[in-house]
Amino acid sequence: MSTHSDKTAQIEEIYKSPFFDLIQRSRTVHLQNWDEDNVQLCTLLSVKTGGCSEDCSYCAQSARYNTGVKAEKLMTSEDILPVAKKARESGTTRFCMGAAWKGVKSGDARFNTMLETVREVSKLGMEVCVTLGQLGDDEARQLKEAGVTAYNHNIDTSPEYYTEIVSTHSFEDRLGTISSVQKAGMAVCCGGIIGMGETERDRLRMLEVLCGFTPPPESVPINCLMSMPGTPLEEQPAVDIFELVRLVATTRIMLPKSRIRLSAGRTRLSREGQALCFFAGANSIFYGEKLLTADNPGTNEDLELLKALDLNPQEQGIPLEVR
Ligand code: SAM
Ligand code: DTB
Ligand code: SF4
Repeated sequence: MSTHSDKTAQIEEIYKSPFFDLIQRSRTVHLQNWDEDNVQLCTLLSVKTGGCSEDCSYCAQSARYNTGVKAEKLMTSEDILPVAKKARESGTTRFCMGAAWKGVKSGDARFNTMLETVREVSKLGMEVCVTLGQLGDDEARQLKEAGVTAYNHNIDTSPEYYTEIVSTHSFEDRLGTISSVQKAGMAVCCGGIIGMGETERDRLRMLEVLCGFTPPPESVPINCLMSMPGTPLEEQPAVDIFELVRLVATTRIMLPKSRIRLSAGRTRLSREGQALCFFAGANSIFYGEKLLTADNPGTNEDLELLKALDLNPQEQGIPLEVR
């Protein structure tokens, strides 16, 4: 069995290998495990925006910072269903609903509203992902029963750097939620953000933690910080594209069967930069003009980019009766 430090050294060695050797190797791993031209499109919807009790320094939705994001009420299934149907029509295969709060508790009215929404949305035949913050075994089981296929809960950075970014909950809290999600049999979507002032080592430690999950995460969102005005990280400079490509490639080599989602921050990436990320192993994007509160590239722009690269959106599954 490999020790903790063996793993760190192994990841570091891969990450630091000559750039073209690295992406050639990750491309080979990618081709052994995935259709070379397949990219999953996922649509995000913020079902409860702003006013969050937590102090995550990157987040425009924390109530602690003056970001201009207004706190809104939780949307109901009636509000959400038309948006989900439109997303399906646009060719998306995964619908992800995000809520800005600390977490959910069995029996709460808002948790019941979310369960009802999931029951309805899951009838549309897309993968249903939710990101509702902290939860326990009971909440996870109920979400699974309602039809959630994947739960997004990011570790965001290394365990060591996490306390610099968030003080209102801990890295261990994040791991606890992920463990409940796994016990309930939902797929885990877990990744992080780069560009928050962390070191290269922090990025690789984050990857090391993801590699320790059993089973490995079904998908790994890699977000580049979108420096939101009013947050403590508003002045952070943009991530270097080659650092992003190296991280995507290293993730592909270490987690060959996880979908890698090129997530927040694509508005600042060139077409060529994104092409390198796809070559290195990214095979999913958020599709639609908006993420949760921040901008995302336009849908036409994304379709043109995929076409120019001879990549194809993942096809929708077998239609359900409700379609
Ligand atoms: N409240 C829930 C939670 O914290 O898990 C769900 C929503 S939260 C906004 C989901 C993820 O979005 C965060 O974990 C983070 O990875 C990402 N995110 C939020 N703001 C971001 C930003 N400004 N730039 C990049 N990624 C961001
Ligand atoms: C993830 O890793 N990235 C998405 C999704 N999971 C929920 C969210 C990105 C949010 C970007 C900032 C915003 O829209 O406010
Ligand atoms: Fe709240 Fe999630 Fe934003 Fe943290 S990342 S402030 S928990 S919405």
